Amino acid sequence: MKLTTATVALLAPVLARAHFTLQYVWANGVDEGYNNYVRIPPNNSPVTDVTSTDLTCNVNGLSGAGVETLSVAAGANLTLEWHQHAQRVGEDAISGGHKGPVLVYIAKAPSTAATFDGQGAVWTKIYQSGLLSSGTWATDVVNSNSGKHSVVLPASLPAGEYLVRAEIIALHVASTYPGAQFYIGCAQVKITSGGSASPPKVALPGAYHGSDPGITVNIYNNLQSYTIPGPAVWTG
Ligand SMILES: [Cu+2]
Repeated sequence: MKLTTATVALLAPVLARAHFTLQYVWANGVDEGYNNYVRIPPNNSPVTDVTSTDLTCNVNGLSGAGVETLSVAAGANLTLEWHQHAQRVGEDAISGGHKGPVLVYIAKAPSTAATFDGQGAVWTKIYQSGLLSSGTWATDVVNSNSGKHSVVLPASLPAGEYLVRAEIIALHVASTYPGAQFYIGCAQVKITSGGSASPPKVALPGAYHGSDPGITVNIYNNLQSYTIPGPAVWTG
């Protein structure tokens, strides 16, 4: 289907109701429960200003007061699970209209994860997936996997408390900036063993710009390649 600007404008109110949030964290295949270990935003709306501190861990995400921190060993498999509303069944996890990349970053807290605001050059990208083939995006895979995607916490990460920042960027109205929709969820984890790596780090906000080709992009023109925003993935 070819979407004109007018068609996208007509769809926008429908898509708006189809926003989503990070709701579950799984550690090594174990479901850790609804909204546990996650900084919960006030609603399921996206962030659109890449210079806002809301880009770090979503709205009201600079503090983890009242949020518990999940203990995992370095090398653990973490699964992040998103839904449109507070439910797992009865609708798509992500509306099919939301096409774009899926990314995961991690940042080590100076002390506790709950008190870490995630500001400054502290974020390391540990996962990304974008345009898989013409018209098929990482978001389609997440949707077909009931809202879930997984990442291994590199075994060489030092022990300590971290924020894990999962991000889905929806590009259905991204042909001008602001337009791209940043869905962000931060989980608090404590890595109980680990190594001594010193991975490369960027700031969020900071690493993204409205002019980035992965942020201002028309995805409806038979797009054949796509540049995911931010740095390269560090694999440990
Ligand atoms: Cu939406």
